Amino acid sequence: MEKNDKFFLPELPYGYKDLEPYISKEQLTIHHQKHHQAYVTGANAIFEKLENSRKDNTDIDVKSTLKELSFHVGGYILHSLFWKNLAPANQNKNPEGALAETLNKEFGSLEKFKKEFSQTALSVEGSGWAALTFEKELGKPLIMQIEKHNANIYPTLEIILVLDVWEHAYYLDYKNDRLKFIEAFWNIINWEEVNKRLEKIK
Ligand code: MN3
Repeated sequence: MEKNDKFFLPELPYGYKDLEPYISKEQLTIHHQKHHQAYVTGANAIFEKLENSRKDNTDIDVKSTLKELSFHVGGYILHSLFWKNLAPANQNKNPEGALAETLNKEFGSLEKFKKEFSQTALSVEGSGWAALTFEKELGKPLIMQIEKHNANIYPTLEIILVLDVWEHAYYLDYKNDRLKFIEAFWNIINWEEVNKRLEKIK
């Protein structure tokens, strides 16, 4: 893979109005172009700050700089994953293959998984994310909460499905009704992409 020396805002795999009526064009545009862009810009600025301090041999507050960096890198990565696990509702199929098997085995049914994932997203304190991961040693899917963009992450587990429940993700469409946004989310999931991610790490 060709490497860049900084982050760029990835293009969405669909148009800004393609997730309507579940996510409006206005909401998706601002979320992608303003919020996701802010993490790209933030991370790149800190990379530059680190590079300069190494080059010029100047001291910086390493602890706070690295904390801020993890916030922006987390925001960049999570949004990049999030856009790809969404798809227009009319392209939506149910989970198949390894994903369907894994979810059924662990949760009993897709409905039960959705309920647990929804409760996870609903109960994130303040701003954060719900994410589905897979633990290879036990062969077990795990649901986790991510506070802000960077707290409480299982350090090595790859995310296969993620939902942004920061208010900036839904406020224009749903005001403060997070539950309504979570319910809408289930209509626009790219299960094929989620299955691909699972099969890659299994
Ligand atoms: Mn967001």
